Parts: sequence; C-alpha cells; structure tokens
Amino acid sequence: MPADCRTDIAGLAAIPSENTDRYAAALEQMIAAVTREIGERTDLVQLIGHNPLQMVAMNQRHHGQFMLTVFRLNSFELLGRMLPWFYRACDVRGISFDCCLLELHAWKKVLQDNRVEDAAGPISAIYDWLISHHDALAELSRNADATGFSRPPDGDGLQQIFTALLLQGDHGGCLKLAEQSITTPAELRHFYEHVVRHALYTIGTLWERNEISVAEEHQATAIVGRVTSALYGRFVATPQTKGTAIVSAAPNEFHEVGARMVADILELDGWDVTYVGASIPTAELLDLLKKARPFLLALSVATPLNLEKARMVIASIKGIAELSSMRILAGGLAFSIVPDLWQDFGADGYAANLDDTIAHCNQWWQEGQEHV
Ligand code: B12
Repeated sequence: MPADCRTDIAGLAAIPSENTDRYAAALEQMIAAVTREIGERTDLVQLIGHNPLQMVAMNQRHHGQFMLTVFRLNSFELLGRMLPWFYRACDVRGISFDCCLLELHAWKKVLQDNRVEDAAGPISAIYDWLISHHDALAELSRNADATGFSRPPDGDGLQQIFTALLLQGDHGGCLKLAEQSITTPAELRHFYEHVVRHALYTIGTLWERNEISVAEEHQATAIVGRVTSALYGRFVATPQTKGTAIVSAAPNEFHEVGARMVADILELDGWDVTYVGASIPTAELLDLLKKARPFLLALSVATPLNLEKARMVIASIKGIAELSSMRILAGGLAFSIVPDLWQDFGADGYAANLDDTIAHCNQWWQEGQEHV
C-alpha cells in the first residue's frame, strides 16, 4: 500500500467486542440488504456488467465474513493486505470500481438500519476510511505486486514445464515428469514444494487476472491430485516411528493440496498420519480429536475468508481439557499474510513450508520424548 494509506490504516481505533458481536448477529440481514440495494439500481448493467446478481451476493458474503475476521482480530494489517486483491478481483471480472464504492456506502448505512452502531461508531469509522481511500485503493489494485498473492517470479525449467503441462491439461506428461524427477522421499518433498506449489501459485494468479477459466484452474488442481496419488503409493510403506498427527484443512476451507502435502511428508517422515482433507465441520473435527487424542494437529488455511472459523476451532480446542497436551501447528497461505497471526490465534507454531513443518514437528516430538 502507499505509505500514507499504511500509516492511517494502522491508526484506526480497535473495535470493541460488543460492536463486533452485533455485526456478527446482523451479518445475514446486512448481506441481503446490500445485495438488494445494488440489485434494485437502474444502472445495474453499468455497475456489474453482465455478471449475475449472485456474484454481487457472493461478494457481499465474502466482504462480511472477511470484515468480521478483521474486527475480531483487530488486524488492520490484514485488511490493508487484502484490499487491493478485492478491488482487482472485481475489476478483472467487469464489476466497476463505482460498484465497490456504492457497496461500501450501503454497508455503512445498513450498520445503522440493523442497530449495529450509529454513524459515529468505530465500525462506521472503518467504512469511512475505506470510502475516503477508495480512489487510492482502486489505483493500487492495478499494480500486480500489491497483494501477497501475486505470481511467483518466473521459475526454473522444471517449474515452467510442469506449469505448461498443467495448463495444457496433459495429465500423462505431468505424471511422467514427476516420475522422472522423483526416486526418493527427499525428492518427493522437493518436487511438492519447488515444482507443484510454484505451478499452482502461478495458476492462481492467472485465475485472479481472469486469464484462465475456473475450469482450467480446476483441471490443473485435479491433475495435481492424480499425480500426487500416483506418487504416494511408491512411498507409503515407511515405518511409523513417531507420534500421531491429524492433518486437516479448516472448516469451510476447500483448498486441500497444501494440507495433503503436509500429510504425505509427515507420513514419509515416520508419523502416523490421519488426513481428513477439506472443509471438515468444526464439531466433527473436535469429536475426532477427542477420540484420537493425537500428538499434534496440523491445520491449514489458504483463504483469509476462513481465518475466523480457524480461530474459533483453535479457541475451542484450547478449552478442552483432554486436548491440553496436543500441539497445534498452523499453516497455509492465509497465515503467511500477517506474520504473527498464528500466535494471536493461540496456535503453538507456524510453518511456511514443508521443510519447516518437518523441523517443527520433530522438535516437538523430541521435546515430548525428553519428558517421558
Ligand atoms: C486450486 C485453488 C482452488 C480450488 C481448490 C481445490 C482443492 N482441491 O484444493 C478451488 C476451486 C476449490 C478454490 C476455491 C476458492 N479459491 Co482458490 N485457489 C486455488 C489455487 C490456484 C491453488 C491452491 C493450492 O493448492 N496451492 C498449492 C499449495 C501447495 O500451496 P499452499 O496451500 O500455500 O501450501 C503450502 C504452504 O502454505 C504449506 N501449508 C499449507 N497448509 C499447511 C498447513 C500446515 C499445518 C503447515 C505447517 C503448512 C501448510 O505447505 C504447502 C507446501 O509448501 C490458489 C493459488 C495459490 N496461491 O495457492 C487459489 C487461491 C488460494 N484461491 C483463492 C480464492 C479467492 C478462492 C475462492 C474464494 C474463490 C471463489 N470466489 O469462490 C474459493 C474459496 C473456497 C473456500 N471456501 O475455501 C485466492 C485466495 C486469495 C484471497 N485473497 O483470499 C487464491 C490465492 C487465488 C488468487 N491468486 O487470487 N481455489
């Protein structure tokens, strides 16, 4: 963000929890009211192009959930990091900047209509800030490097070839390349981290810029799933010499490739892993943990929209006596946006990549053995 935006965003006043609770309670009505207000406008086509009104509704839902996370954490850094991405996501899909501004005014109004607070309240002050910085944010969103999600630097040969094969939908080519590159568990870890992660981040940026379709992005992820499943079979017989680990994406989190990589490399390192994949309901995850009592939980969050659910899961776990010795390792793209977020959430550690994940878990395991 430009220095002036960054300075004033840090100066915004913290939101008291009563105001956040009222915002949470009124969220559904506010999402519906803002969507209705935009939908009833006579200049709708100028505002949203030929996008369906459902996209406006979905954007309001994402906005409301995200703002709730910002208010709960009082993390204006998180807000500042995400704003250019939101603006760009609208712009490239033909939703005008004018529409973004109208939505902000509508949100400010529904705060009062739903008795969240009056026009001078602290949440209203955040919306005033957003409205007054609208032009600067729209300008900033045109700068490709303004978010933490921008394309990684052009990769080496292997990264480029794998990405190209994924974009061509060449499943066989991807599998062949992976099989040629990997003969040991260490090479598998390197391939996951260095090649697959790079390719999917690149594909995410192409999707973000509307340069590839949702179908192409889905196809690429599906190929990665097929390739990693084929590779897994080669290494699955590793002896289990360490503790139990449950690896899960957070509730509502659909991104599972990162969590799956964590599960695979922990298993290859001798851990007894239960992998539960994407979007597990909170109550189910808590029941599973109480039953299995693992040594550690590895919790993955890719999109900041799901941070609030992850925070609540961690808070619930920390309130359960029988899980008091279980370690929680946080990871995923969403945690990388604000460096100390995992600590604010009450997790026991954070790892940004697969090598750090192994190092963290093994250190905890050794510490645990020393106390036995
Ligand atoms: C594939 C994909 C999808 C697929 C996921 C399918 C699947 N089966 O996983 C689908 C289509 C479902 C999807 C949906 C959405 N997506 Co998406 N998606 C992606 C994409 C292209 C790749 C994700 C991925 O697999 N990355 C590769 C893995 C290996 O990377 P990783 O997750 O970061 O994991 C590494 C580390 O973080 C770490 N790690 C990960 N988890 C953990 C856990 C622990 C404990 C530890 C220690 C470490 C760790 O280890 C891994 C290896 O180093 C990303 C782009 C990106 N930059 O990641 C966008 C991306 C994450 N998606 C994005 C968005 C916005 C969405 C949607 C909101 C879109 C929408 N409008 O609906 C939804 C959200 C749905 C939801 N409720 O979760 C944005 C998020 C940005 C933002 N501002 O929030 C991204 C960044 C795209 C972009 N550039 O804009 N998406």
